[in-house]
Amino acid sequence: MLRFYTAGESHGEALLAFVSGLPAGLPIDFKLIERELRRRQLGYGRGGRQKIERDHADIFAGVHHGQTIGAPVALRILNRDWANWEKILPVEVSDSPEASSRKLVAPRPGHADLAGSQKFNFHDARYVLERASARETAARVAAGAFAKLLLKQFGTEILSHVIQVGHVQLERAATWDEIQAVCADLDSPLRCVDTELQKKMMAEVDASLKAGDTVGGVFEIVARNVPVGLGSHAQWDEKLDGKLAQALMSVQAVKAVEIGSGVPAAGSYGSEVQDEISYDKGAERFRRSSNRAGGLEGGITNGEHLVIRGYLKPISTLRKALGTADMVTKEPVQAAYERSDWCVVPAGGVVGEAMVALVLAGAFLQKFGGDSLGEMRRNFEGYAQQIHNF
Ligand code: EPS
Repeated sequence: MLRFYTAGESHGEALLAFVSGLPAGLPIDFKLIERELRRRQLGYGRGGRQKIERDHADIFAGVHHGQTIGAPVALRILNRDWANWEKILPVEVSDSPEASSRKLVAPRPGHADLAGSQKFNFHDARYVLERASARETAARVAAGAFAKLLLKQFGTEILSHVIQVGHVQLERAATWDEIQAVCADLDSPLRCVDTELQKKMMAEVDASLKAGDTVGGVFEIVARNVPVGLGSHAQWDEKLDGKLAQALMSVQAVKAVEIGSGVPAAGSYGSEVQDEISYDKGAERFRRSSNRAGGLEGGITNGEHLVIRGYLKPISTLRKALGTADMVTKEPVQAAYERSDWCVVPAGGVVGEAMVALVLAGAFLQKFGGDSLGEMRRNFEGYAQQIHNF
């Protein structure tokens, strides 16, 4: 079973990630981990923090001589900003005036500030917002890079692109080659495959910055070379679409998830929605005439590209603050402002890729098992033969 979890506060000393259940003998491409972390930091509409941080994952356990050893992997990403926060958020008890200088009592509507403070019984949202912050996603991306490395061994690749920012939407499907090209270009401001449309998206980002506002959007994740048969129809919690939805919904600011053409399907007839099946004798495989199912039928992968979208609401930290109630005085006040981003859609896609990779790697391990990569590969190849002979 593949398990992972993270620890760390946005302005704490470091973010940590633990990944357990990877097979032994998986070669680790350290550059790929760095690249994934870099990709998450990019994008038009990000705040000052990304100029401070240069995310790098130090590996403390589970990898030796460049490969996994079947032991839990432990990772650490240092927060450079900790130097500015050490006195504000000390680990030990402190009577320094700085230690109480960044209390937050005016909860931001839409943030975890108020519900989290009530739940944990703090009259200061600082501790809540520190952990609720999307800074935590750096640790997920580092963990997800290990999952991507495992999937790559079996030819499965995961990419993402931006299909909507604010009111500007890509109206057509993008090809795998287009998505690959835009992902290869780290200078692409919003990772949109249509450069003209991207300019309009950038104008949306500019307008939101000017107005002291924020802007949301939609990222689409595509996985290719996903084998038939991951997940199961047999039990509610074995359905892979459900697991993917949960993984993506857990990403900060994601408020909806769509698989394939799930949203328009609800307003269409059955004949317009299902993907017709044929058998390609040359390629000796079944095919679908279209992929409105997004590669999943009955909670099982069907061998088509996996297509899943994350809908990000605009983030809740607004320079032009909304009204709120002070947590102590209960009086009406303006919500607090913390340095933040104003558009995170491309970064959301990178985090989404990591979450999809972790779910798919888990499904691979469940289906093909194996304590070592070699054992897993034998199981995979035997199954691939079964599918081929079907
Ligand atoms: C960050 C995500 C956002 C950033 C944060 C870094 O976090 P939040 O979800 O809290 O808005 O704004 O930066 C800061 C907290 C800061 O001090 O600038 C990320 O993804 O790295």
